[in-house]
Amino acid sequence: MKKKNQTLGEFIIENQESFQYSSGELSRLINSIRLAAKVVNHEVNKAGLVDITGSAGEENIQGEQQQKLDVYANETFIQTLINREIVCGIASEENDNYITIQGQNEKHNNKYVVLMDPLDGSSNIDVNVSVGTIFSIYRRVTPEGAPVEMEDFLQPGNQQVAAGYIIYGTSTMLVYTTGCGVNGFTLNPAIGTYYLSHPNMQFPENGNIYSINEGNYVHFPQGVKDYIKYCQAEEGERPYTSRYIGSLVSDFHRNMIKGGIYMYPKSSKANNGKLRLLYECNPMAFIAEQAGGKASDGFQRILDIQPSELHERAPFFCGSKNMVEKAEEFMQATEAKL
Ligand code: P6P
Repeated sequence: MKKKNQTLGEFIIENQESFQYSSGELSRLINSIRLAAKVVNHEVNKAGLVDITGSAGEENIQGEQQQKLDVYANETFIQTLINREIVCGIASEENDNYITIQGQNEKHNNKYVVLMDPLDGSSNIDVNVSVGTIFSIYRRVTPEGAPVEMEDFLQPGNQQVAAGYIIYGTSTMLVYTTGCGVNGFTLNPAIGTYYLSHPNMQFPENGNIYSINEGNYVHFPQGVKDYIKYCQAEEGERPYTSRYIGSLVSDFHRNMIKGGIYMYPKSSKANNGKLRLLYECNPMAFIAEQAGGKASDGFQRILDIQPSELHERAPFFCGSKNMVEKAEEFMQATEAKL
């Protein structure tokens, strides 16, 4: 029974035994993410006051100007995880290559790897729009030694042991799953404690919100164009409402609470869309499915995609089950015609 206002610490302890292979390490890992999120939240909330929102002058693998807050968030999560000696490897959107971590005894014998987008939507920082951190956790596959990219990092999303996000919004929330449903915790910044505010979060099966950057309309596949017109047609519950914040975590979080679909499809400008499979699509897909929602690339389940590169992209349709299935119908109808 999930008690409202239980703290995140109490929740982790109480649900420890439900973690598969519960050894306490996964709990300590979630706790270290909780701590790092508090530190990053503090900086995000005062970003406008200090010279930390300006570009750091470097570019990340996406070719995007790294905002100083991106760099700060990346370093905070990485250092916190290293200090706690819980993971043997970390991959981040902000780092071209993954990082391996030795334990005290010079061995890489910690059992988890973490993949993350330390500050997603960071281009919104200087316009004061919500941003988020996204994380994905796997058990390593290789038995010992330094983790290996193919076996330990390039695992399909269906192998995740935990995933979550922190949304730095009107309030700061940590939402995560370990495969036993989705729970949301709201931070009380006055005392630095997260409280269980959204127990057992569920994606409504239907919704009337669609989230997509319609500025790319002319570049979309015909199936996406047809689905957008379907959303806009006067019929039954439609037209749906268009809501697009430009921050995946924010659009996803609103849709999970109200019902809706988020889409970042492929286009003639980006033949695999924009979102990164390993540390954006997979964790959000795991959360979506655990909350009764659905996530696909328009044709196959996101979590079943076998990754081939650390920073590969995937088209992304995610949210209320019936809305994603309707979008898939339009995608597959035109694919069938090809
Ligand atoms: P566009 C932010 O950069 C992000 O990765 C997601 O958080 C967001 O939904 C999307 O890209 C916005 O991309 O091309 O619509 O500006």
